[in-house]
Amino acid sequence: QLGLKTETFGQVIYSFEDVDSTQRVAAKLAHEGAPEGTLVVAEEQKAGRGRLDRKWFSPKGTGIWMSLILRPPIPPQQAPQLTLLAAVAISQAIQEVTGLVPDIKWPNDILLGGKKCVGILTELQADPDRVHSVIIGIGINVNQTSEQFPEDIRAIATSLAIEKGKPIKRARLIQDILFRLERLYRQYLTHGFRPIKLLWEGYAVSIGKPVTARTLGGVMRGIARGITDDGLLILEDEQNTIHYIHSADIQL
Ligand code: BT5
Repeated sequence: QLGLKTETFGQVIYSFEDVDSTQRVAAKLAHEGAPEGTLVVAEEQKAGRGRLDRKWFSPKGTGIWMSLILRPPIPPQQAPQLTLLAAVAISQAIQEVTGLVPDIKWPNDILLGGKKCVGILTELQADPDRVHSVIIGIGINVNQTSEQFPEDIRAIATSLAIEKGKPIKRARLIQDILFRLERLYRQYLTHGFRPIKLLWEGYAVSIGKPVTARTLGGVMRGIARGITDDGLLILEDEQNTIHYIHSADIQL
């Protein structure tokens, strides 16, 4: 019913009215051997999650809450590249379907008008030298009104419908995202991360600007200089020391 133009992505779909988290279901399916391209989608998540066990607000019928299983032949340290790849595919699809031009905030946010409308969560099953599966979790606020966001995130969150001023068809967007994801992923497997990185930089907001990075190790201020070929953020601090950041929350 999605009218997919893909070869594998989303050709096997597990679709739920409600679920705790599509991420958990996809991880279980991956563990049981589900093939690459398997997609889990839900109308509603009761326990949608972000990074570091944070909550992802996923109300019924208004967003896209989905998780895609990949089995890339890459070492685990390259997996962050897939978050950036997904961000590019989703940004392109949003632009195609709505005409709005999104910004990507490293590593996993897509913003419209400075507010978050998409969160991406990449989780791995891996040995030290080999990835078994990567689960790409994608949460997109599509048709929420601003009153429908909980108060604590109302100031920082937005939806495509709020920004566009009219409702957006979710099926069309899912179809376009999967098509672009599959195409970029194939390009990535044959040509590596470089071409994706160039596309990513075209959408990135923070590069060349002063940012504050909150990591598990503490808070760091500096200028975001770009990303490495593995997808890490390059931050130059006041002493001109270069830091490579694996994971953080970035404030512009
Ligand atoms: C993320 O985490 O942005 C990753 C979100 C991934 C969600 C998808 S939905 C399908 C799949 N199944 C899941 O269970 N998860 C994935 P992070 O960068 O840690 O951001 C989390 C923070 O974003 C929260 O602490 C809130 O401040 C904010 N937030 C929560 N829900 C939001 C929403 N619907 N829109 C915008 N911001 C939100």
